[in-house]
Amino acid sequence: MTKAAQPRLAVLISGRGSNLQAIIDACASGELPAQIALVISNNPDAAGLQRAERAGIVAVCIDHREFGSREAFDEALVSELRAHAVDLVILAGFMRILTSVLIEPYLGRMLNIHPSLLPRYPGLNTHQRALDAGDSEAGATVHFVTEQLDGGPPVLQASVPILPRDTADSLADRVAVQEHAIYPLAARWLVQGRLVLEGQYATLDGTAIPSTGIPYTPALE
Ligand code: NHR
Ligand code: GAR
Repeated sequence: MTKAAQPRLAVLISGRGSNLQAIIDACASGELPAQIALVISNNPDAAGLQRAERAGIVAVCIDHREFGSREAFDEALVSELRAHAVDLVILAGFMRILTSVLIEPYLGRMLNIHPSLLPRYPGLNTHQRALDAGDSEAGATVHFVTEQLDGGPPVLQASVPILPRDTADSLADRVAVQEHAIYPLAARWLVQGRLVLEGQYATLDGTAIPSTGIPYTPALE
């Protein structure tokens, strides 16, 4: 019997690529039944490009600075995704705001991981903003990507405590550990067809997901 072809993922990065590494590892272990067809970075210096190459994955840089508009950059991304027959798109520390040129063709097939407890702190500098607000906890949220920046329906959310001596860096490290647990899990649900975008909300196995996402516990694995 032939095995059904695994869905083809593209992972879009801008930097270190630790979430990319978590996705690579999950594909290798079988936790995530998919293949990474392509890694794209907008930043030629992204360390994640080397991680991809080390894992034998096709990795390309499409430098946004070489394009006259956001739409032209997104056109280049879309043609690369099409050339590699990509089914699902995973934003993993990708730092460029996307337009409808990319969002529309992949709506419902694209996830992001955002380093805050959405709907708190969409946008940048999330950890410093949580510290400045005196919050007692922080976290990360996997959500569907829509045209509304960090505003698409949440899927899965993990919390961590904020400790008295925390800096933005120490907090980011604590949150990153949770990111590496929740992103492969949410990606697995999408790959399995269990996770569906239904307009303003998402469903898992046909049941509506709460507006701040499913609270992560290790038992979900
Ligand atoms: N695009 C859309 N349409 N919707 C989302 O939800 C998106 C998106 C693109 C990226 C990731 C997001 C995050 O998790 C993301 C979600 C970049 C910026 C930003 O301001 C904000 C949020 C996110 C990513 N980027 C600046 C820009 O001008 C550049 C900042 C920089 O290079 O440092 O594109 O946080
Ligand atoms: C992650 O913490 C991710 O949540 C965040 O950047 C980091 C990337 O780390 N994403 C954003 O801020 C998106 N704007 P990584 O490159 O090691 O995965």
